Amino acid sequence: MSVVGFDFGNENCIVAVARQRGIDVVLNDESKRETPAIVCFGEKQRFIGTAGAASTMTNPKNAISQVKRLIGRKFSDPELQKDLRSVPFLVTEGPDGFPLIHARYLGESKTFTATQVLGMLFSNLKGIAEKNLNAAVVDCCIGIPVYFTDLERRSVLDAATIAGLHPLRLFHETTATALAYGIYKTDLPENDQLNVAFVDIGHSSMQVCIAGFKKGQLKILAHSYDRNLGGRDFDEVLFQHFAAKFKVEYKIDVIQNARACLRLRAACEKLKKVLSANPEAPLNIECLMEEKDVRGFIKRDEFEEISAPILERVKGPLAKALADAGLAVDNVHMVEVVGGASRIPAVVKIMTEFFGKELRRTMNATECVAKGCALQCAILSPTFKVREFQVNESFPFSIALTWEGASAENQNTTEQSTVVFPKGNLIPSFKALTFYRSGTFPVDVKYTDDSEFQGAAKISSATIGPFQCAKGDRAKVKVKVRLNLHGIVSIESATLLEEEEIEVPVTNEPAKEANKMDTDEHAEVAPPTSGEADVNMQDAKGIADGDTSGVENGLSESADKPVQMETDSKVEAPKRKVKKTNVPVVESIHGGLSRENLQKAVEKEFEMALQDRIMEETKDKKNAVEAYVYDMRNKLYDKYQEFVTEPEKDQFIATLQQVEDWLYEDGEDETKGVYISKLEELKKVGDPIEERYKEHSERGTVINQLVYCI
Ligand code: ATP
Ligand code: MG
Ligand code: K
Repeated sequence: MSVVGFDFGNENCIVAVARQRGIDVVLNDESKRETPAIVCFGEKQRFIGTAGAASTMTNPKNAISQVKRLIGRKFSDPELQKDLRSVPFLVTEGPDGFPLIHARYLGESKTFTATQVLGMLFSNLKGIAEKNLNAAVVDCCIGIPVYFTDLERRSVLDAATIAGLHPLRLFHETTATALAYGIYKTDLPENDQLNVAFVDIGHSSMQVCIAGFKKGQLKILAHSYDRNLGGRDFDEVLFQHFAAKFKVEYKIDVIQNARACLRLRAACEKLKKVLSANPEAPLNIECLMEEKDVRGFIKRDEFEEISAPILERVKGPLAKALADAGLAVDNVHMVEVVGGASRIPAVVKIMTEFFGKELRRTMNATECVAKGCALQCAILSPTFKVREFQVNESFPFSIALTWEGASAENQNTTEQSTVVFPKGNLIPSFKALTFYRSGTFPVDVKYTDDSEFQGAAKISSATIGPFQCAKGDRAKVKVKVRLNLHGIVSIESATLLEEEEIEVPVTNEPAKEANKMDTDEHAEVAPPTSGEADVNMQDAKGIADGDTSGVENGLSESADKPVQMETDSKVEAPKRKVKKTNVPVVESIHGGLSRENLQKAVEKEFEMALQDRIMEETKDKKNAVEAYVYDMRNKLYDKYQEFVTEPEKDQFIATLQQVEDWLYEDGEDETKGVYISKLEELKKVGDPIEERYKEHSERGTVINQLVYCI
């Protein structure tokens, strides 16, 4: 079974694999450790990763990037709209309200969902891992930003399914970094806690987490983030600055030209990197547009001045993490920074001043997320034995369940709501709520913070029922809500509870049972205090079933200790027998692919991958013909010389020349089969020559051996 970690960045992706000796970052086909997150659609095939990035300049409208920004978001999402302004490809609103990406593929106009494109990237990364491990890769762990919503998380899982991957966990990127940091430390304190802040400023966003380390464990104390603050924002500032300048100086409007935009953006990114190490930097682009060469220049001071609005925002997430962790700045013992944009000197300065200490870079800033994911995968996988290390992850949002009902105070039916997973809740977790209902009823799962989710706060709706209920009576239905290892919330199950009082002989058993953590046995729900309240709120607040989730996911039990039940509610004097019946739950997610469409997407990906493979093989076969031509010609003039007659040789050389010409003309763009038969044709002539040569040289060896024997 494979143990692999993927970091899919908005700009670059990294693949790490676990081997017997440890975790390695593996190389892609182009021998690079980083693979650009780009899919470029072509006339005959797709180009993904490094090959995709190489095609971007020549084929900008079909080179899809920024995929991490597009998945799981409504087309109308203002952040998405803002992102779309700087991409060269066309995106429209699909019938379901989600973005559709347009590209020319195989000579036709096609549309793809963002999830599909992410599936393509995953399938490329999967291939990279498979080549290196020389085995099929299915189980993996994928890094995601902590701020990913339920829908974004589901999109990542769908994309993984499209690629044939099975993520054991979607793992918060900063937690992955914290794991990669802590698991190798042999000097973690037994009792005290070492508090480390991890700051990751990547291509499009900034994430902070503060983790408390002790021997054998880490606990996330706080997560914070800015979804829209990353390296590309600095590129954009430089881009706007020079675009305005060139308008005046060269009378060109770069913004009107997709290719010029791409080239200026790329140049600005380079410039930004140069400014990280130098006080000033030049910008020269030949023939940017309208055949004009442009020149520019900027000092670091000026760059910092024009970036002030972005720089101002760096402090926000730092302060938030500190406040949420409930720590004074002096109690953060170390600050580790990772992510490409954390190299910008002005950003470094702000962070250093904020924490009042030197920043540390002991982590490999580009590879730590992938490595942490591979480590997490190894921990979860039964195939690997990993040093005992607990990861106590914290959920970054607050989730509520809402329903129509009457409360104890208010007897009219209104929308009721209770927080099931408060911000900072342990991942994974269960909560149980008991409803008193006479028939099928709906509930909704929502984020409590409407302002952050701008009208997209609703996650899912579920219909619970039908169930048997005596006339005029209300049945007791226990609803289990689950926050799974990926940080996805769902209504897991519903159970009809019917109590019957029975006589139980007094033995030691109940006491023994009370110690078991199987809360199902003891989910003793007090009858509603007020006859009118139809939901037992106590349950939702105080009782969590953390029973099996960890085991199901293969996580060591200790890593996900459930919230404990109050012991005093466990021992009952007259034992009641509870009859439990499963109640159907139909959950509908607000957005995302239906099972049916996901299956279609899986098939579609299979087809496209097949097409890519055919094209790759065609290229290989064509190369084989070409290589044969060169190799045979050389040999005919050299070691095969004595094994062909002069006319035979002349004729073969002529044939080889014809084939070479054909490869550049009519045969430039042929099918795999044509190249295969062309090679066979040549071999029909060449093989006998090669035979004669081989026979001769083998005879030579025999003679030599004989000589030795004598
Ligand atoms: P994300 O984590 O946001 O999804 P990512 O993981 O692909 O994206 P990184 O590879 O961490 O992002 O960072 C890429 C960003 O870092 C780019 O904007 C790049 O220009 C910037 N960057 C890289 N090196 C430097 C440098 N020396 N100085 C300034 N910026 C840099
Ligand atoms: Mg990153
Ligand atoms: K393991």
